[in-house]
Amino acid sequence: MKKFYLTTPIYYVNDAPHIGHAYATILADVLARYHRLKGDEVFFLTGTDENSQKNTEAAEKNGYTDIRAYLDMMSVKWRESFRALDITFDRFIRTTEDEHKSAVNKFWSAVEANGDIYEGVYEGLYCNGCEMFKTETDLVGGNCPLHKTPPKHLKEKNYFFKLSSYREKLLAHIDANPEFIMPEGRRNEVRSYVDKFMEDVSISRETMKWGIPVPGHPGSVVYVWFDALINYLSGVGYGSDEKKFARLWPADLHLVGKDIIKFHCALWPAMLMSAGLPLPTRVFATGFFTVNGDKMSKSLGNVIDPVKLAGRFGNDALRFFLLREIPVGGDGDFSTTRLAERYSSDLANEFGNLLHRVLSMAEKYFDGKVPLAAEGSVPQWAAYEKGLETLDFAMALDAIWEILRDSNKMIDTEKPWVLAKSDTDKLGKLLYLLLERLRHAGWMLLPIMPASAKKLFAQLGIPDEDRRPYEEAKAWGGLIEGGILQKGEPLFPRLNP
Ligand code: ME8
Repeated sequence: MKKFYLTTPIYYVNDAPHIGHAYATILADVLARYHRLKGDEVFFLTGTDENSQKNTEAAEKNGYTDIRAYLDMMSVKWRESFRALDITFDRFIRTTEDEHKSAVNKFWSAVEANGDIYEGVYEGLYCNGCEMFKTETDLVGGNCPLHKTPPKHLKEKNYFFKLSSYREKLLAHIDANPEFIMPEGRRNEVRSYVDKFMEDVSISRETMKWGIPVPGHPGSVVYVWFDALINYLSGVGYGSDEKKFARLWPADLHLVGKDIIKFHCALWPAMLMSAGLPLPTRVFATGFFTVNGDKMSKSLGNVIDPVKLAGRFGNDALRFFLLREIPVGGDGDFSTTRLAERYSSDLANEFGNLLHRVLSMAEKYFDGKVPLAAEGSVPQWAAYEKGLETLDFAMALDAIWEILRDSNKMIDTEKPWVLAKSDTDKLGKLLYLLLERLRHAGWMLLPIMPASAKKLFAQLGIPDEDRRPYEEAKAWGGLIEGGILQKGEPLFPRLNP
């Protein structure tokens, strides 16, 4: 059995999840479900990044004197939000867990033993929002361009990681493994950073009180990024369950936003090289999106709560829309009006209506039963699979919608209501073809819109269809002649205004 270990970023808990966080997590969920369908041993890790100054500041701002209590409350909120969004994570990690702390200890010691940690003084600028050191050239008008706030001046004794001594090895790895960093534009960005700008990095904080103590030097805590990246190891048993770790590591895919690509494609692989561990196979950077053309921000009041949105349109419609509308890897724009439009055009009309029309005809002409089996094929499988293997979600959706649109067209041109009077044999074959194509579309939709795909199967009279082995399901002829169809409620009912 092939294993597939994939991760999302772990999220800061200084606020509730918004649609951007849901986006990264939903993409990962689609892939996790797809690989499970194919029979792979999937491990899907997500969670919360809790040892950040942003979190402790948020705790204080919200009147918490007990930071731990704030983190507990927020972490539950994130986990429950992901559950509400139907995210099938296998583990929700928290960086305040003991298991993670001991993994960080083990990792730090391995890097130290390799001679890659030294003591020095850091003096410079630091942006709390990014949890990152800044140089003057990074700033716009004296502010961090992302957070629009001035960085703080810091001077403290820190431990440094010899990142720059991994420059050549990193470049060689990036060049030899074109799929390590995707999409390609990001690879070039990281390559040039590693080549020209990458310096040693401070990996401890003397002034911060919340965090994982540096092993052997309890006056300092581990820099939050050094700590957070290790979640990808501790999440699968590094330092606690070596058997599990050996089975699952290295990760097959880290899905991350484009804002954190350098941490994942420069610092992280160098850390792993230093600790003597294999590198993840692939890091894929997704783009950022705006909301109706604006950056999402609290001050603009346009932060979108994904759970509320899913409550209105349904999880499946939200998942579909994010995959359909935002070019993966590129930047995009989110608009609830567009979501409502796509709901009516692509989902209610092209998909829901097709099912309804086909089942109504089967009811009328064949007593609600699957007619005589007929020959056919679904050539769209190849494009669908290629789309999901390469994270080209638009390609996968195009393949599915080609089946649906072509079926709608077929009804219009073949005119079953005319055939009903002239050629019932041809009519039966046509209906079989349409029903069987819907079954295939349902399979392709299972990872993307799981609840709708299950409803579709139930209406086709095969409620346990998703238990069937994937390769068998892909073959033509899964619907059996005489099977009892169960026309039900519309898959995508009219939206309340
Ligand atoms: O960076 N559009 O956590 P974070 C699309 N804790 N995606 C967005 C988005 C937007 N407008 N806003 C956020 C951190 N994201 C660290 C990660 S990993 C070891 C540590 C997504 O809470 C995007 O995927 O700031 C981004 O990388 C992630 O949320 C960052 O979440």
